[in-house]
Amino acid sequence: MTASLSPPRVLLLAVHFAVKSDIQSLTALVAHHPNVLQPELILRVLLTCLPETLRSSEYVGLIERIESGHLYSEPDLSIQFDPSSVQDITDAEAAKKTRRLHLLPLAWDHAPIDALHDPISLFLIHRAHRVDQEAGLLTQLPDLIVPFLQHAPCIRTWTISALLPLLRRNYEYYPHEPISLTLESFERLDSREAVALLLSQTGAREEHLPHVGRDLRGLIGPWLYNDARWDTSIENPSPTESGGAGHISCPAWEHVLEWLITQASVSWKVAVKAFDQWDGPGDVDLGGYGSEWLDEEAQGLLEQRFARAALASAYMIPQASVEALTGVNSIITKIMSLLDQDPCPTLQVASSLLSPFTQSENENLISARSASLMRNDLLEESNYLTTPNQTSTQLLHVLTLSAFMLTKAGTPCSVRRAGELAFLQDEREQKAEAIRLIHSLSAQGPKNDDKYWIRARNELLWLRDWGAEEFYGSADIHIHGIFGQLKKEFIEIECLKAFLANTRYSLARSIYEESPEKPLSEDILRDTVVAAAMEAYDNASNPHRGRGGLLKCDDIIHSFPQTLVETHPESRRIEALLRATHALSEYRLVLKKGEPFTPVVLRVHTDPISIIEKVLEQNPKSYTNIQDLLDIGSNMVDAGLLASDKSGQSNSNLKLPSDHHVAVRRRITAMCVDAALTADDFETAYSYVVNRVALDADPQTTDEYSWKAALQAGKYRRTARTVKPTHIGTANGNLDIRHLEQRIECLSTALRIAPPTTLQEILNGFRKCEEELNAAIKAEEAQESAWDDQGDLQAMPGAFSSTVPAGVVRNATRSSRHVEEAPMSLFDLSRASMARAQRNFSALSSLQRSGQSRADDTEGGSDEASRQPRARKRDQLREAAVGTLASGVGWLIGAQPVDRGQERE
Ligand SMILES: *[C@@H]1O[C@H](CO)[C@@H](O)[C@H](O)[C@H]1NC(C)=O
Ligand SMILES: *[C@@H]1O[C@H](CO)[C@@H](O)[C@H](O)[C@H]1NC(C)=O
Ligand SMILES: *[C@@H]1O[C@H](CO)[C@@H](O)[C@H](O)[C@H]1NC(C)=O
Ligand SMILES: CC(=O)N[C@H]1CO[C@H](CO)[C@@H](O)[C@@H]1O
Repeated sequence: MTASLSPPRVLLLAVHFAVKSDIQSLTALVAHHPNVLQPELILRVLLTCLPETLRSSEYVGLIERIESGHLYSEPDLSIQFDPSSVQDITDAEAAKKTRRLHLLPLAWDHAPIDALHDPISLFLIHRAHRVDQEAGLLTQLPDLIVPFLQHAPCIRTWTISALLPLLRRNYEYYPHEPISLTLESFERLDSREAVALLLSQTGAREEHLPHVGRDLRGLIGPWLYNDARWDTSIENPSPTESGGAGHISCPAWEHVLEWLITQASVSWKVAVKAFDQWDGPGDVDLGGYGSEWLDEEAQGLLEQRFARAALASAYMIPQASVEALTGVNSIITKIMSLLDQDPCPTLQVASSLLSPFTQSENENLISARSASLMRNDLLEESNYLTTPNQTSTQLLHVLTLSAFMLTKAGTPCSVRRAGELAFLQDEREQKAEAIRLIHSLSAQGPKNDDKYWIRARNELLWLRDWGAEEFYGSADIHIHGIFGQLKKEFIEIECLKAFLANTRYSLARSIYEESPEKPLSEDILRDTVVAAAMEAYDNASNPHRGRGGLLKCDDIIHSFPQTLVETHPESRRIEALLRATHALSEYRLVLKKGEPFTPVVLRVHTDPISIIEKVLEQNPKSYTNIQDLLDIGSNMVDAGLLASDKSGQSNSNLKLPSDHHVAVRRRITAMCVDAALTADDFETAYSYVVNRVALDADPQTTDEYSWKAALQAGKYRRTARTVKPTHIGTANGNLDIRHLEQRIECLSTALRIAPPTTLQEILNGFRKCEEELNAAIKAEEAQESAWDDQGDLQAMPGAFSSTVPAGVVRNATRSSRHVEEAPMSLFDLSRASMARAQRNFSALSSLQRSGQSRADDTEGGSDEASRQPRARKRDQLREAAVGTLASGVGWLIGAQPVDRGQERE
């Protein structure tokens, strides 16, 4: 019966079985009708009609039997099939139907050329496309294809380079983020797109990082297993054939390398993992579908390019973190092992070894061109920075190590930044970076660890010349390094400053003062130490010498006993500064609103002496500590704080400091006088005028403070608030008289030292005072005689006796007689001033008139008779000098030594 089937009916029956997925009947049909169902036809039927959802294992046996030809040569005719589906149609109808079957051709548009005459290969790949496209059953394909890997090279190539990567990518590696392309579209992608899609998830998340190498090995490795990835425009397109050296190239590989260096710039961890986990072109996982296929030359080419890309990636990594730089170094280590070089040490080890960079004789490395090559044309053959050899790996290592030292110390630096510092040799940039580094070392280091600082210095010096000076044993070599433009001295000075700022005094002394090398000259050492001391001073917040910045300043100047001996002017200057500052710490002192005094204010103040005025204002009774305040002023002078010291050159005029001392002493004394008057403490003011202003005054060198202070005291009028004298001694017990006498004394002092233009005013005051005194004396005499008239002190009115003790009255009475001459003698004693005034000042007529009579009394007498009052006065002076008068008429002693001397003659 079956033999009676016409070919169209056989074909229709085959289609029927195929549609029904009845492989057994179909196989039987082919066995019975081999002439009709030739291999190509049955494959087309299968391709067109067999449901794509059918599992591969159901029909792969049939394909194998077709491929092997056994289906035809050894047909199994024992198996029967059911022809009923074509029984009811005529042959004519069948023929008509077959014409409408539209069986698919085996070939398709982009079928591989070497498969065009191989129905099995065409069927397998075409069927695979359809299974994927119609049913999405990519995972069924290995079962279909793998049995035919040996069938033809194109099947193996296709399986490894197309099916395997997509299958792994979408079902094994990243099933949740598949490439949404059909297998056929994937095959047609250009290389760049294919690389991008295959690796789109590689390292995209932190948890993917351990699989970067796997992806490159398992996706890129197989994908490259295809001659189509190589450049076909050149003579020897196939890398598997030898010859054509230097002409072969692999554009697909270039895309992989571009992907790598892009990763380096956008997500460096992926790049580092890639080079860490993957050994490059030879390191592929073909899933057991094939074995190594590249010849040595082709592999060598890819490896060279791979090593170049690795170097390029290292330069591309922009991160300036210890982690990233460690990653860069691991890339370098990888390249070195690929190139069979001795491995470089880890950055940690390298930074303690500080080995010299011995390639530095290669001059052109240090150039602006190198700086540009770090950014551009990184993969070009002409780029010597990425040419994989000893020079480039060593250079990269030394740059990475430099960046690492900076970064570790807290000044983040990328490889490229280190490269710019080294290649461009811009002094300003280097200096700024070095200073940043040193500050950062200070800010974050273990301040008390000498070892840390020794190491920091060694690193700084190494960064300057990359160890060349030590290596060549001479400072005469061409210096490279990221601080190559900086003088060694500059770095030493900065180190010394850092040591001192971090209280490493004995370390600093041992290196800079005691060591035989003496890295710094004595002058520079001293200047630096002084500057550091001043910096510590200026930074201090507390003026107490035993605390903070001042203590530091003190310690610093004493740390270099050979360089800064105690007698050195700088030592003395700073010592005076510390003393002045410390003394101020004893007082309450606020200069600006609410801001307590800080030492630096003293140093930068345009008029530091005026600070003492603030002390007097803010500390009641402080004017009584006049000696302390004078010492502060004197120390300020010794500390060189006065404006004329600061602005002018150093004190070439040796007389100047002592002039300053006098001027400052006078000014502070005047301040104390003013402060005492403000506090209504006339007695103290008076005592300062007569014991200090008067003694210190020198009519030859007048100053603007002394005479004013004396004048102020002279103008002071007693009130109820005035502080009472603590003891009166033998002075005039009449407080009014005593006060007037004291004022006159002050005015007399003022007169002696005031500038001529002010004399009129002072003299007017003087005269008024004198008149008041005369009036007071007359009043007292009147009262005395009234009492005398009563003849009995006992009978004195009770009210009076209760306020003035009898002894005082008696003594007062005695003194008042002495005072009779006082106005005259006062006037007399101020003759010097008068004479000076007369010479300068014509408008003295009124005074001359009023003083004439008295002047005649005293001046007229060269004759014996007129000496009488003088003798009396001399006695009084003597008495005053030896007596208990502390303040009373004490001015006489000091005020007129000349007069006394004249009298003795
Ligand atoms: C490395 O390659 C560069 C560029 O080709 C070359 O200038 C340099 O001399 C090479 N270094 C070594 C050690 O071969
Ligand atoms: C300045 O003072 C601050 C805080 O008082 C301190 O941390 C810093 O180290 C000081 N700097 C120097 C140079 O002494
Ligand atoms: C005051 O007199 C002295 C000496 O007689 C003289 O040198 C000085 O110029 C005079 N000053 C004035 C302001 O007249
Ligand atoms: C209170 C007072 O000072 N009294 C003295 C008065 O003068 C005689 C002698 O001159 C002294 O002995 C008193 O002490």
